[in-house]
Amino acid sequence: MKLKWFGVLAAAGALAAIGAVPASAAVVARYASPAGTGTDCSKAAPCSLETAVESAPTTIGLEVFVAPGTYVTGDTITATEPIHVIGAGSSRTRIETSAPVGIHLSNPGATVSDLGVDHTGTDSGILVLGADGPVIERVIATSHADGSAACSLERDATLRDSICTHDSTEASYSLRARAVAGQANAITINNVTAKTTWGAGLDARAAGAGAELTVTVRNSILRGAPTDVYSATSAGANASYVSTDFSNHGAAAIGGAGVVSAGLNNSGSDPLFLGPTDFHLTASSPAIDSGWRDYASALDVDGEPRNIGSVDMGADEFHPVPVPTGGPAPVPHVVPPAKKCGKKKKLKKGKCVKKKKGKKGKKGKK
Ligand SMILES: [Ca+2]
Ligand SMILES: [Ca+2]
Repeated sequence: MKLKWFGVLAAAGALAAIGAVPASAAVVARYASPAGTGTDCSKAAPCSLETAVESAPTTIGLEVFVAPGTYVTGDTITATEPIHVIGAGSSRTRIETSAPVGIHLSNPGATVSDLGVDHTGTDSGILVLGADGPVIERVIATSHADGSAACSLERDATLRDSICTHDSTEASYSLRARAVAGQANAITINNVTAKTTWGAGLDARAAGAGAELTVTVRNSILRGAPTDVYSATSAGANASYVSTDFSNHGAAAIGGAGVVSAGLNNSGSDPLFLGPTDFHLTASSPAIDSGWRDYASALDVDGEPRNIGSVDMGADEFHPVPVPTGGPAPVPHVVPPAKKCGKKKKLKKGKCVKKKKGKKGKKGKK
């Protein structure tokens, strides 16, 4: 379980205060900021995102904290080590990338969480390729270029509590799952919202001799045009098997020996997103409380708790009153205590006024 930003900072501070960390202690975390430079990558002297990730030592579970802000880059950020790249929130740490691939996870222990990727490059906003096992969670990935993918899973991978979306009107992909010749890839999709304006929300394909692809989709919303789910085999592939349950999608299409197995707990109703580019849920969305808890994690794409009624489908857990994920805490509404007047006065329109002396026996006369 990963510590949250401020938990880590507090823990590090506490240890430093009691002198528990000797000067020669191993590096326990690395830090990146939008204006970061150099190679120290410490909390006091953060470095660039690329340096923080790509120069990380091989330390299993090493955490790379990516401060809030906008990171503009034309270089692919590649995690070749078993590190955890942790942003400050999917709407607070934003990577604007024109590289062919925005973020590439190629180590079995690599994870990325709590950040946004806005991608104008030609291939993938975020890509798993080169090793089985990476995890992507609480990420919003948006891709724009014709033919590219927002999220591309090309080995065993887990994608959860994330939004993958593409807004091109030409062949493109919000969520692409692949297996090539000789590979058997198992991909887990939980509480994901995948939405594209062209093609299928989920596009799953196995191609090449012996290729096998299994994509297990739970608590997710898959939306495309005109197809929501596509599963296909070609060129000697064994199987492309997509199963969906407790999920929201409509039309499925298959190619070759592709299979789409849709569960009884699915819904085909319009998920009623907040807007054309905002895939949070509106109050009347049928996705609210329609997921299943066993497939859900503790937090949604906004870092908000999942336990609001039953679990929702998709990346967003709908909260009637949004839980603030940044900025100042809301001022609680305090009801002032009732005003009290003395024995000889009474409260009238918020003011204490003298009681009028009633005539004795007045009540009884009428
Ligand atoms: Ca709910
Ligand atoms: Ca939410």
